[in-house]
Amino acid sequence: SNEYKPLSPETLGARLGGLEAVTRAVGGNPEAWKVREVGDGNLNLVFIVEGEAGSVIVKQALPYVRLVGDSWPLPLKRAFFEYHALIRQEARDPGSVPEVLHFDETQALIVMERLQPHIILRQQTMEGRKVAGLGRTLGLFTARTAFRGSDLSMAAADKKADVALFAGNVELCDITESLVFTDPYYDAKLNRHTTPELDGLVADLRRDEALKIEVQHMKRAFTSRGETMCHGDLHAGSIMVTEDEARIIDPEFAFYGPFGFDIGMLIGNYLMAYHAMPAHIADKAACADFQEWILSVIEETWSVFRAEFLRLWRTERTGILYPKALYEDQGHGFAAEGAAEQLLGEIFRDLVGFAGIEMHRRILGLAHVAELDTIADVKTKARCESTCLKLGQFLVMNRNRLTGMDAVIAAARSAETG
Ligand code: SR1
Ligand code: MG
Repeated sequence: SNEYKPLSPETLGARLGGLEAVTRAVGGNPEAWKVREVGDGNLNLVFIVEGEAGSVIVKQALPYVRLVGDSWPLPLKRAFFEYHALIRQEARDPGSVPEVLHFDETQALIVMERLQPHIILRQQTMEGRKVAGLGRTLGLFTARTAFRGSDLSMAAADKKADVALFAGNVELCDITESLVFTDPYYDAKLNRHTTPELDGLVADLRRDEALKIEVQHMKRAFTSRGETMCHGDLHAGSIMVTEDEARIIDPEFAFYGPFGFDIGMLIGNYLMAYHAMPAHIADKAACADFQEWILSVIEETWSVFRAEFLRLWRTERTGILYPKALYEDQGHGFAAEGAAEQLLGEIFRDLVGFAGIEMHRRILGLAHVAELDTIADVKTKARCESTCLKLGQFLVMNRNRLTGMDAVIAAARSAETG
């Protein structure tokens, strides 16, 4: 029957064996396929399927949160949103995401290109290995998906239909609304900070009225400013890399939200990696060099975002916003440039706020990051985490005052390091 059933390595061949796109990629004899479940994320099943012709990834949603178990149901339709996000991202930034080979809505599964020999970005950086071109790839991806998924570019009817489509991703948005924007700032049940040394600082943060107000302002932007289709969960586990390539995966949290959301989450993750690095690279000089590289990636991601967004503004502004007709009599090619700069300023202020909040939730909330969680020495861990918490607070509170990414980088440098 076609009733939904979670796959296992034993049943996967029977489910996918007859599909042309799959057999073309893997080989025609499912009996000969080697299937491994490799999912290490918080939500889904992920299989690698290898055959004589090649290999693919099969990702299947479970009807609950894998990290927590069946006490937390989660709808299968997230695979539908992931599929629709992947095809839009591919159209908006070709080559940035894995190719989709097959989608089965009832089984909540996507068969996609296996990225090989890619590993997740977090694993690469924790081993002290750089990725050439990382800032450029991520800057282009975040700018292109932001611009081309918005009213700056899309036909108004298409944008509205898309906003309506992704408005159905209620439960995954609810995860972000709770786990990112709410729980870390009070004593919520699902919170866990694993370092008791942080108790005092955590209590201070949760008493900080001004901080909580600012975070709720950012949450309001998340829930109500449907400017573009965001990836929705752009952290270092949603990026797969080699020494010189990066691809973006896992957009099941996709939603219409603020222009600065994805790049903000990403920069929060870069900053946590920066501060965790001394715990992962013993040699001081090598560590300092790697930390400088992370800061250069932050700078490049934003400068490429800015440049690409401006290029698209000049060359692809076909949507209903800031229409060229309004500026034609101004007699220069870059009409409405001032508006673009103002918008980029707003995106920057938002991204700084989202970055700070992401740093808080990855230490205080349910879902942590391995860069910090795997630090065995408790004192070192507490020092890194408290540095990130304070930097996050500084970013949220000063996002409207910081003059540019240089000021964010200066704040990261001057924060106490592990
Ligand atoms: C219950 S899901 C926890 C987190 O995992 C995902 O990757 C998202 O980041 C979410 O917030
Ligand atoms: Mg994910």
